[in-house]
Amino acid sequence: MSKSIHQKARTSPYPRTKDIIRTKVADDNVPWKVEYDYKPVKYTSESVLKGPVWADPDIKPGDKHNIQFNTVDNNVNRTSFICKYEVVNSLPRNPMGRTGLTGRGSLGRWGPNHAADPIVTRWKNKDKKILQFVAVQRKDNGEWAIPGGMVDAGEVVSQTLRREFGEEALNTLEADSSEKKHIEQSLDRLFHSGTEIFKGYVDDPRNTDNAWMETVAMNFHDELGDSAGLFELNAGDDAMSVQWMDITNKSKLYASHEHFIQSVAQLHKAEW
Ligand code: RP5
Repeated sequence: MSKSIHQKARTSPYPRTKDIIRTKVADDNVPWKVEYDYKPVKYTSESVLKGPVWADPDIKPGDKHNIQFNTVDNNVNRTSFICKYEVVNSLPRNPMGRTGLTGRGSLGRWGPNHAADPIVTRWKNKDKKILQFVAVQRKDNGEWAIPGGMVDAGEVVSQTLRREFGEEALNTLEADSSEKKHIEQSLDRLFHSGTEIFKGYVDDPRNTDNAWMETVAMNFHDELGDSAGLFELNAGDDAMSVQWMDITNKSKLYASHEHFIQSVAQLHKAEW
């Protein structure tokens, strides 16, 4: 399993850096149970070390701390969808194995960092062969992605899905109050019911040995093309562009997002 999905989490340079190069980890050495002389690079970004609200305090190996792992701790979900993860020398261990880098990189939480991914779809043509989904181009690396985002402390996943879609694909953060009202009504209809596509570990290039991404990806489909299909897309927040993108096996997307849209194509029996 680690060979197939734990690839982007071993790439270098580390996102948003030029000179943070992960220690190379061969496929066979990814599992923690394989013993060898492993000397990972250590890196936590300056913005995380400054201690914003979305980040945990810094911990050195062996430090005493108040973080309760494998549980919901002060409104922060520190449970993993995949297993009860190990905590070694005070620090949580990536359940998918080694990444060549310790610390948190640019992730705020030690252990799982929970996200939500709304996959909003419509048919491209009346023949219902090719699906399209709302894709955003990320400001941080220019890659196309599902307009997902982090679950805030105390937030439920359904709120995150709707909020992130609104902020990144419809630019609700900059809408005036009448536009906002109109958008909210459309979002109410669209996000009323969805289908869970995936829940688990994401092969995100920001993952480290001690911090990693997990997500819930949900599909919200407009079968008739008369609701979401008519949205006026407008990129906002962390997105620099937004568009309806064909779902095909040629799509090159951020993190594990290709895998998620493939599952959506299968769900609707669309071409892939
Ligand atoms: C990915 O990172 C998730 O699948 C989600 O799309 C995204 C959340 O991070 P930000 O977009 O908030 O950076 O692993």
